[in-house]
Amino acid sequence: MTQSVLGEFAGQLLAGKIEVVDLSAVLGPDTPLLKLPPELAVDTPKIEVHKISEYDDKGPFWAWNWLKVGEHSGTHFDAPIHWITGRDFPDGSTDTIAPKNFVAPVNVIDCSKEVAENNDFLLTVDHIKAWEAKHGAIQAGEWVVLRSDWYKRNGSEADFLNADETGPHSPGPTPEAISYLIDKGVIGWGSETIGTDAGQAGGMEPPFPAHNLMHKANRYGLASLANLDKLPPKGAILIAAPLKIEHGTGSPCRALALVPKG
Ligand code: 23J
Ligand code: MN
Repeated sequence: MTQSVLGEFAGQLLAGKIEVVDLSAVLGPDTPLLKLPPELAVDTPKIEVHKISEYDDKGPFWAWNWLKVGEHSGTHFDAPIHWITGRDFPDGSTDTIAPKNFVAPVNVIDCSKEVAENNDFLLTVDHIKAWEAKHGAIQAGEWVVLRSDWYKRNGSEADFLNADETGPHSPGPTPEAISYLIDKGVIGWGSETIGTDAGQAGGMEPPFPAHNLMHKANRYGLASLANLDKLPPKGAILIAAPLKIEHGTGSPCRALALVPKG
C-alpha cells in the first residue's frame, strides 16, 4: 500500500505534477532580525558570512565560508525548549524531536486582505472556525500557518519589523486562537513575520502566546515563512526540519511545500 502511494508520488513528482514551493527567505547579512526592548533582553547578533577560501591561496581548488548565525534567524524553526514553558520536554530540542514531525499537512489561513488594512491584525477563534466551515476542519498532526503576504516586506528590515515609538506592528494570533489549535492537536503554528507572535504580543496574557502556549504543549513554530500565497488553503505537505543542533532551541531551516499542480 505504502509502496504504491510512494511509487505514484515519485511518478507525479518526476512528471512535474507536484510542485516544490520554497517557503524560505534568503539567509545572509541583510536578513531582518528580531529587536527586543533593551531593558528586557539581549538581541540575536547580525548574521556574518566569513570566507575561508575562494579558489585561492587559502584553498586553491575550493570555496567555502563559515557563518555566525543565531538559531532564531531568518526562516526558522522554534523548538519547544525555546520557551521556559517547554524547557523540560526530553524530545523538545532540535536534536531530539522525532523526524516524522518534520513532514506534515499544512492549513493556510489567508488573512492578507485584513493585514493590508490593519498591520496589527489578530487571528481569532471565530476567524479559524469560519475558515474551517469553508475549507474543512483542521486535523491533529497538521500545521496551521497564517498567510499575510508580510514576506513581501522581507527585503527591508524596517518594513519587516514595522516598529514605531509604540513598538513593532505585525499580525499574529490571539492566545485563544492558539489554545483552540492546540486542542485540535496541531503540530505547530507558522507565520510570515519575524516571529510566530504578533508584534504587540509582549503585552498579551500570557505574553507571546504562540511561544508560551505552543511550546508548553510540546508543539513547534515556524517564523519568517515566504511564499504562502503560492499554497492552497488545504492539500499541501510542509517539510521543515531544523539543523540537528545539540540541545538546540531552534534553527534556520529550508521550509518546502509539496503542492499538487493544476
Ligand atoms: C526571543 C524572545 C522573544 C521572541 C522570540 C525570541 C522569537 O520570536 C523567536 O524567534 O522565537 S518573540
Ligand atoms: Mn524563533
